[in-house]
Amino acid sequence: MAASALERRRAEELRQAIEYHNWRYYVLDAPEIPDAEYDRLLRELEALEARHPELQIADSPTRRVGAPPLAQFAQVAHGTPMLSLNNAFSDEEVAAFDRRVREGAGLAEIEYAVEPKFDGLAVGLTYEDGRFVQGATRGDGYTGEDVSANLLTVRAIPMRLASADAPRRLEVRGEVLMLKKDFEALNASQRARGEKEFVNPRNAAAGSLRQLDSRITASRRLTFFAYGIGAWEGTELPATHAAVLAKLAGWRLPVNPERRVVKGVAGLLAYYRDMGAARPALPFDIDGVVYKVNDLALQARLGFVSRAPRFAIAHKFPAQEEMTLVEGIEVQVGRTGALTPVARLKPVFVGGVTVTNATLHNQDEIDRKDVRIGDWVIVRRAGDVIPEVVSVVLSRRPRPAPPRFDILARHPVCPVCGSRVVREEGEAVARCTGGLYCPAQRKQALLHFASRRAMDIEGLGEKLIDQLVDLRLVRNPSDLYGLHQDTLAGLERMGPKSAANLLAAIEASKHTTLARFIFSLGIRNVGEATARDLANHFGSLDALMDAPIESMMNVPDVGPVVARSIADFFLEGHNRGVIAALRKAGVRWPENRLQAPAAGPLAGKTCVLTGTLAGLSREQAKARIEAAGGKVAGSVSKKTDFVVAGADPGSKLTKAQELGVTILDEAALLALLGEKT
Ligand code: 9MJ
Repeated sequence: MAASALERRRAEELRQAIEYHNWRYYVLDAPEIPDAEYDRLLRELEALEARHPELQIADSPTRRVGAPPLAQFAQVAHGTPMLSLNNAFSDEEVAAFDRRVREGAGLAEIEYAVEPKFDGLAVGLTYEDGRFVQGATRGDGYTGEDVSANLLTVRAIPMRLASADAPRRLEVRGEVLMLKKDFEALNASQRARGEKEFVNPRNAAAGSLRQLDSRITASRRLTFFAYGIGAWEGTELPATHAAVLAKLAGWRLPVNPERRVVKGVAGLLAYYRDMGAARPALPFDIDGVVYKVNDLALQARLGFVSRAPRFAIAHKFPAQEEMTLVEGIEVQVGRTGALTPVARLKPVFVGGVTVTNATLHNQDEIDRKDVRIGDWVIVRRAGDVIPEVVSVVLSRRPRPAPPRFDILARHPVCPVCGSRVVREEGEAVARCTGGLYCPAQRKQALLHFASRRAMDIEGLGEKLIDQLVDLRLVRNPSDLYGLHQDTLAGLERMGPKSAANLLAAIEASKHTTLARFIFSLGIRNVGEATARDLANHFGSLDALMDAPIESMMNVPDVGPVVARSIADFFLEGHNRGVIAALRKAGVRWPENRLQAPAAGPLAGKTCVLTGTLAGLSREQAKARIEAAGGKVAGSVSKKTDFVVAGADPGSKLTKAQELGVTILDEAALLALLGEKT
């Protein structure tokens, strides 16, 4: 049955509302309605269209979910060629560009529209009478591919322009890209599904847009920024590039807010520096900035040289990715004995610095990227992050191929101390078993002990620790407190003054807090926050050192693995010896003596909770038990007094039954707590 006038009107209302909310959400990043409300609008329109297929018009937002796959993309000839820009890499090249423009224009100073250079995929979007009719890739600049179905899935691209004053025919040029966060999420999901990861957001955007099956494109989050026009017919063209962009923005096309209008070379270079500084924090990748003569009449007069405009130039940032050779793979030994593979690279200038090393993290990473000595690799350094190997350029792998790199096979023993190296099941890292016998681990342990958030010994850095350990002046942290002025003054880069300063810093470190002291011990899996929680919970070092594993698990975020690490650490006689020596040397902290065991109906009792209680959250139940003098433990053992079981209890209930532990339901717990139900 044909749709009634009312239904036709409602369908149109819904289309307009949905497109409006797409704009608020995907372009302005300022949604007006909750997602659930948006979904309701879309579902209502889908239902109407299902009942009345004649309402399924070409520019309905229900089409944004993708269409059945194409056999191939149709070719599209560009009415105006989609040319590329010439590049400038230095301030001098920018000054030369400006000089050419001034001479061509016969003007003393030029006004420029400046914008980020998006690192995505150039496309042209054609609108007729304000409706999206076609979208094409740049291709070779003259002929591209019709990717209309794919572009429709990009919610930031409007299906209709939001005004009646749009040109009869308009071709919008711009860049399709993937935001950094969407790229990270896509790769995480590719990884989880065992599929190939994308190298960077641009490749991910290109791979997503050039899908014959637009339903795949729809499943990827792409966005778009307009930066120009290829056609504008039927109404008068504005006088400047900035005014064109303002018009596009007014029709709800996404135009990047970082655009500006500036004057002269000084204005261009100031913008370049500002965007360079803003770059790491931008939500998308840019590889430079673009300068365009703002006056469109002047643009037309300046015209083109070969394949690029004379009126515009791209000023590129130093590349963040470069290709280089892996000359070797070495392993470094960290504080916990972890063997970290590091690629030694043929020096390469990337991200503004010369890079010679890149971390390979662990064996799993080496395997995943299949990095081998002799490979050419893409190295990336973005912002201040540590350089990393992005991928191997397989086409340049030497023949015959070098062998896979296997840390354990290469280093069955620690390269520093010769102890055995093991990789425990389920662990990503191989470790030296030498512990503090290993100078590398000892140095790292000392460095950690002295670090600002641990004992805070100012001036005790890597170079000094290297000397102290290599000369056997220091073997463990307590030796630091026995160092003499003359010994220190005789070391490289030290003199009487720095030796005295260091001794003062060592002396000052003796007054510390329990939390800092616990952290400084470098117990595996015990970071700053856990150290603080342990200090608060146990109140004294002796209480912690003698605590049974179950009671450690009463501390927030301490599970069986962390508790085991702590217990193992204090079981080691050597560690107890160092702690005793530190105390003897005068290291001290205020201790909160543990309060006398709490009184109350559950005094001294240990309870374990399992399942869901009807009237209490887990936190509330824990608080009530503790208020009654009891403790709540994470797992059931012979020492457990009660297991409190709610609905859908887990294996803890079975364990309690096996061990014969008393089991309470919620009512019994409340009765024990002295509360009536
Ligand atoms: C990019 N990639 O961001 C142009 N571009 O203008 C900007 N590219 C361009 N403009 C004319 N912002 C040809 C290419």
